[in-house]
Amino acid sequence: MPSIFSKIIDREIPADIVYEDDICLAFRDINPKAPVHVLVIPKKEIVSLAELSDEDESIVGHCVVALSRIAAQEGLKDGYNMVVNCGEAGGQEVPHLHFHLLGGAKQTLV
Ligand code: DGP
Repeated sequence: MPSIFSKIIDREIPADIVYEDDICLAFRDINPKAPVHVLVIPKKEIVSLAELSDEDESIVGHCVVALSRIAAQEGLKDGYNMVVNCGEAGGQEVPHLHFHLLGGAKQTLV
């Protein structure tokens, strides 16, 4: 089911895009929780971690590797956090799988 992130992929609404390839798109979060807050999303419409199929394994791996490259590109040499919220109890607001990259301020999330 298309979400606001599908509209960003399709360029129907603007976003500050920092990386794109055939599999994923990365853009700055509209409501940043850290000095660097980027969302990495698969272009495939996957609702959440709970909706993954076996064929999504390589897509998820691709997104995580992209996130690592973007972290380096953003200069986060001292470290960063990757967060994925899943479902209502996990605080997920947008029903399109996304990986939060948070960096630039020391924080421990778990
Ligand atoms: P989550 O709670 O994990 O579903 O996080 C959703 C994030 O998406 C939240 O940090 C705000 C961000 N967000 C929501 N709508 C937009 C948008 O239209 N543009 C951008 N850049 N970020 C958005």
